[in-house]
Amino acid sequence: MTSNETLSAWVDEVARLTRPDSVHWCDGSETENRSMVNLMLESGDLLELNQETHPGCYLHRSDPSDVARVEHLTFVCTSDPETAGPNNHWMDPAEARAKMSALFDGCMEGRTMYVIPYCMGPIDSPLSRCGVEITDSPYVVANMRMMTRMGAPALARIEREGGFVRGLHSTGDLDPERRFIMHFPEDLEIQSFGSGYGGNALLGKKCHALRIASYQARTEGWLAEHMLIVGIENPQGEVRYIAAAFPSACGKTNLAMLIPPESYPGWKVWTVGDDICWMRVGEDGRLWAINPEAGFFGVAPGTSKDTNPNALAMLNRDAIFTNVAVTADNQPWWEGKDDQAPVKDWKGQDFDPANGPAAHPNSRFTVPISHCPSYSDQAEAAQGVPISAIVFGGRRESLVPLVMESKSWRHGVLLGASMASETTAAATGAVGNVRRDPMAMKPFAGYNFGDYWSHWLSFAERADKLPRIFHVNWFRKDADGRFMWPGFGENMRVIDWILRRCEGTADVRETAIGNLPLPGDVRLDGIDTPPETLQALLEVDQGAWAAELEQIAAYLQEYGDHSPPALAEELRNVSASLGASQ
Ligand code: GTP
Ligand code: SPV
Ligand code: MN
Repeated sequence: MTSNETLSAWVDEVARLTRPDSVHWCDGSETENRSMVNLMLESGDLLELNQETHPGCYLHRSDPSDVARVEHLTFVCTSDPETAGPNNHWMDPAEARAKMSALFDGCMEGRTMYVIPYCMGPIDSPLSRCGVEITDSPYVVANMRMMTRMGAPALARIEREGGFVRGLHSTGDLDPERRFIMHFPEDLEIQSFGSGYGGNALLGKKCHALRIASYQARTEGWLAEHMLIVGIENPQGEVRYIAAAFPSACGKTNLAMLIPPESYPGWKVWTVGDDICWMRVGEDGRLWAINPEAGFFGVAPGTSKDTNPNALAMLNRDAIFTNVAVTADNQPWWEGKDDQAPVKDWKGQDFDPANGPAAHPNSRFTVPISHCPSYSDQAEAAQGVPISAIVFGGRRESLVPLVMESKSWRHGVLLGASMASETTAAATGAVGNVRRDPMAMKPFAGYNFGDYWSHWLSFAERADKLPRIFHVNWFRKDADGRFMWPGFGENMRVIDWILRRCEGTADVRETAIGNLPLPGDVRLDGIDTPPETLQALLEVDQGAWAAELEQIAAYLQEYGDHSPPALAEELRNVSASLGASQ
């Protein structure tokens, strides 16, 4: 089925191991997609939603034990454990392969094996990379078709270029005891068994485009990041692009398609990507970025016509919903959507608030990015888009200001490396615990964070027109537990300040931890946020920061010899400056 001998030999080898009844090479066509959907409707893997209100929309209810990424079962298998670093779970590659071969042995008996060639990034971009995912899941095929450039054009590129990332996936028996997501970055290979959930099963996404790609990016001199890419157009028609890294379920999709508030007439926002960003230094010394993905796998809860009207507008046709609730007339529903009432919860049971939320907190929608009303006409540009600002951000109910700017690239890398955020439902485990999540990459860096920070620092020598680096926090809470900042579309006010800093038309208040806006420079016209609240959001609590800096120092030290001395030095400067200002 292909002229690429390595690929056909690998497919044969996998088929001998997994013993499917038949092998299907995916071409990505409409007909093929239709037959996947029909198969899943027959098996019950998909349920038809209300086709009048939501044409082409389906619901998938996953196994209740399989609803999120499983970080404790995700491994980076390198020959030397130090390459993976303390930020990853490590397993010896030979041991991991033996374990996985035993699981894959005969696992596709009675099933069809699908071969999915895909391209991450615009099909003709030199920045794009291809992969092939082998899976026994039609749900994976249907999702990969939206999330990547999948099928014939990708296979043609693989045949032209030769190289591809190998991904082998089987849903297996969904036994959490027999679930593993293994990465072999030295061999550009992924093996995933026992889960059908997004980040565990759609291997182009986190497994390839972040874990494997970040490893490749380090050796090849580029960056693979957990970032949205958005273009902001001012009333003069000039567009500036921002890349922003927030941890899972911390606001990337929302920022990527924000609608500017009425106080910003003539401003427009253009969506390039909402989750992953590959960046490279251009000949002009700027960083240029592409979105390797072609679709959104977005968080449903909280999405409404008030918070994210662009998302809602694209969710009424040709979307797959996973683990949402349904209304009496079979429309998809989730907490925060609207005032309709759910009748069936995400498990398909009659909704009873005593059993928890109707939609799973990590319920998701899959939809092609081209359906987004704010889809950028530069999203397919082969060279990518030039980045003016990099924004880091976390979910912190206290301490961390609404926005600050780094003093230099090196200080910006420190801001990224010392990020922390409350855990969310995007991964299994406790929710709401603050943990270090450098550059929002804790679950996704395919190698040692110490080396990753050095790689980030090295860009100071690689490029002379680097973007400015900022840190934001939309999630501060008051004493009553309410969000202090209105967020969502109103985040435009912070973006406005960031862009004015990039242009050199706004001043700053220099503090030890970073440069903050002057009072009055974050516009509050048109919202009822009092100036005192903004002031509180921009305060620097010296004592609490001194404690935070100590924790950051201890965290950086966990990476031992791999932790770049330049970061420790930068941190000492911040501490000294904080001490001097006390
Ligand atoms: P992943 O897809 O997991 O990587 O998540 P993401 O970073 O794209 O997060 P997303 O934009 O989907 O937002 C996650 C949750 O945070 C949703 O419930 C949003 O409604 C909520 N959220 C997003 N932006 C804001 C904001 O500015 N303020 C507040 N309070 N909540 C927000
Ligand atoms: C995330 O968890 O950051 C997501 C969803 O974007 S997943 O595809 O599962 O990684
Ligand atoms: Mn994500």
